[in-house]
Amino acid sequence: MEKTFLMVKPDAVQRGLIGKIVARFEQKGFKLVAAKLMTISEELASNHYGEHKEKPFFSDLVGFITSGPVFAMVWEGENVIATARQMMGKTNPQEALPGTIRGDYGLIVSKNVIHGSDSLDSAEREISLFFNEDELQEYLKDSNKWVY
Ligand code: 3AN
Repeated sequence: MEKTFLMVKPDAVQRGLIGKIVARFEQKGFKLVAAKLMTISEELASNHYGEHKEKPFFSDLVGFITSGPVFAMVWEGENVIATARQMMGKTNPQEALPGTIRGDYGLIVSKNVIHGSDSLDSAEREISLFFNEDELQEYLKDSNKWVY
């Protein structure tokens, strides 16, 4: 089953939005297989955002994501990568539709509440950057028979 890496960013942790964000993915029917509250090192941040190294906002991005705890998660389910991106809304919260996480909770692009992997390759890369294999739970979720 497909897995994705999602992360509640420091702005949303400070604003007390972890529970609300987790609830959306639970209610959708996805299965949480790993989660931890952690502070990201500069090294992990540079690695994670490696594709943005040349962008003008890179140092602000690394500064922001390392500024306080994040809530890192792995979620599993059918087409979870693309569906989670839809649920998050556009990168810029001003363009994100109401009903999406960024549309409902965000105002500016540099504090946009949540990160989610954008492809199968980045999901695999990001899951292994943030979690060891033995931190991922394999379990049957009874409600899944009513979801699929
Ligand atoms: P997404 O997080 O939706 O995949 P990316 O990968 O284009 O978006 O950008 C990664 C992160 O970089 C965004 N979540 C956002 O926090 C930040 N970012 C993107 N564009 C800008 C920008 N123009 N100014 C400041 N920060 C930006």
